[in-house]
Amino acid sequence: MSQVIEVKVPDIGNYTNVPVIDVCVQPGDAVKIDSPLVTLESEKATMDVPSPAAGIVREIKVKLGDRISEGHVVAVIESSASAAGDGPSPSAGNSTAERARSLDASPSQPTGARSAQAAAPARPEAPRSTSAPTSSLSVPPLYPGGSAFTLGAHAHASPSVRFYARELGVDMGKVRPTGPKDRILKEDVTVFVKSVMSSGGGSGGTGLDLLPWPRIDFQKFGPVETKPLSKIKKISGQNLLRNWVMIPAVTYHDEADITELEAFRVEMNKENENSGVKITMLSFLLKACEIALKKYPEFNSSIDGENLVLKHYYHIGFAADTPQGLVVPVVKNVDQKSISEIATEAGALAKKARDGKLTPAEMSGACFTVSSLGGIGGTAFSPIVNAPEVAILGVSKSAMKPVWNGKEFAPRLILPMSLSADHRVIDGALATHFNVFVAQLLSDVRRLVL
Ligand code: CAO
Repeated sequence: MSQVIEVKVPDIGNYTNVPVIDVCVQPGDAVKIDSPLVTLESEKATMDVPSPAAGIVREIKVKLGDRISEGHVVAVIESSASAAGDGPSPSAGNSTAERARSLDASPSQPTGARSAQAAAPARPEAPRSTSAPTSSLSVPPLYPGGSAFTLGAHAHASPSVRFYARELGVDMGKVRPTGPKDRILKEDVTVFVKSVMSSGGGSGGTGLDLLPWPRIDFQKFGPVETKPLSKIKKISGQNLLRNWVMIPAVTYHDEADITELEAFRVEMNKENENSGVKITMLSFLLKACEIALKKYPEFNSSIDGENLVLKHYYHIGFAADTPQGLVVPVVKNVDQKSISEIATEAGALAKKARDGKLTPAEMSGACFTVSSLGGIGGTAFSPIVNAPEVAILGVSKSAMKPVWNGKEFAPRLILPMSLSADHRVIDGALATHFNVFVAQLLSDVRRLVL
C-alpha cells in the first residue's frame, strides 16, 4: 500500500540556514531508500538528505540556493514497497514507516553521513502512520561536525561525484580534491583509482593503504587564514608526491673546494662588467654536471618499464624559485654551450620563470636537474628526484672553512653538494664517484672550460 511521506531536513547539528547546493531528483523520479534527494552545504561539509523510503518523488519543496534548517520539508515521496524494487519485503511484515524507522538503529546509514550516525545519540522514534495518508518521516541525523564523522562525509563533492565514487568503491576521504574550496571533482576520483590500480591495489600489501589526511578545525586552537594553493603549487605538489613515494632515492653529501672557481668568477664578472652578462655559480654547476653525465651515462638515463633509456643529449633543468612556486626551466644542449652562453640562457629562463612566462617547451626534456639554494643559505638538503630523471644535484651556501693542506689549516671556500639518486639505477658507489668527479671539476676551473 502506498503512503505519502514528507521528507524533512534531519538533525544537522548546530547548523541553520544551510544552503541547498544541489537538487538531485525531479517530480516523477523513482528513488530507492537512501537515494540523495537534495544536497546541503555547511561551512564544513556537504550533506545529502536521503530518501527514507523507496517510492516516487511527488514534489520537490526546495530549490537551489534556498537556505533551510532542521525540520524543513524538502520533498514529498509516495512510497511503495515495489516502486524501486528494494522496499521492505512483505514477508518481513514491516510497513515503509517501520523500514524507515529501522534505519535509525540499523547499520544502514544515509548517504553522506555513515559514521556520523554511528556516533549520533539515539533519536526518538519517527512518527508511525499506517492509517493517515500523509506521514512526516525525517531521516536520521547528519552531523558534519561530529567526532566520528568520516572524511568521506567531510569531503565536498556533488552527488554525481559521490555516486561515481560509490560505484567504484572509493573512500572519498582518500581522494585529493582539486576543485574550488577543496571540492572533489570526478577527475579526482578517476586519478585516485588510476593511482591505486597502477600501484598494485590498495590493501593487498603492494599498494599504499595510507590513513586519510587528518582534517583539523584549526580555529579551535587559534585564529587562522585560508588561502588557495597556487596553480603551480598544485601541479608541482602532485609531481613531488609521486616522485617522493615512487622513487627509492638516497642522498649523498659531499663538498667541493670552489675557492679558485669563485675568484675566477668574480674576476670575469668584473672584467665584463659592462657586457650585461653575469657569470653565475649556477652556470658552472650546469657545465660540471653535463661533463659528469658524459662520464657516468647512467645518470643521463630514465627507467622505462624493464629497460633503461640512455640519452645522448644533455639538457639540464634548474629549480627556480618564483612568487608562484617552484618551476624547473631547462637549458638545452649544455654540452654545445660555453659557460657564458649557459649563464645568459639560464638568466633569461630564470627571469621568464619569475614573470610567469615560461612555455611548456622551456620546461621539458631535462635529463638531470640542479637545485641551487646557495644564494639563500643552508648547509645540506635532500632534493627530490624529478621523474623520469634518475638524479638531482642540490647545492647549498658555500662557506669559508679551515682545510688541512698537509702543513697547516688554510681558509678555503667550500660548497656543500647533496646528490639524490634513484637507487634502482644508481648505487651508492656510483653516486659517490659522480659527486667526487663534480667536486674535482668545480675545484679546478681548467677542467671545466676545456
Ligand atoms: N654559495 C654562496 N653564494 C651563492 C651560491 C652558493 N652556492 N650560489 C649563488 N650564490 C650567490 C651568488 O654569488 C650571488 O651573489 P652575487 O650577486 O654577489 O654574485 C647571489 O648568491 C645570488 O645568486 P642568484 O640566485 O642570483 O644566482 P644563481 O645563479 O646562483 O641562482 C636560481 C639562480 C634561479 C637558481 C635562483 O635564483 C633560485 O631560484 N634558487 C632557488 C632554487 C630552489 O628553490 N631550489 C629548491 C628546490 S626544492 O624546493
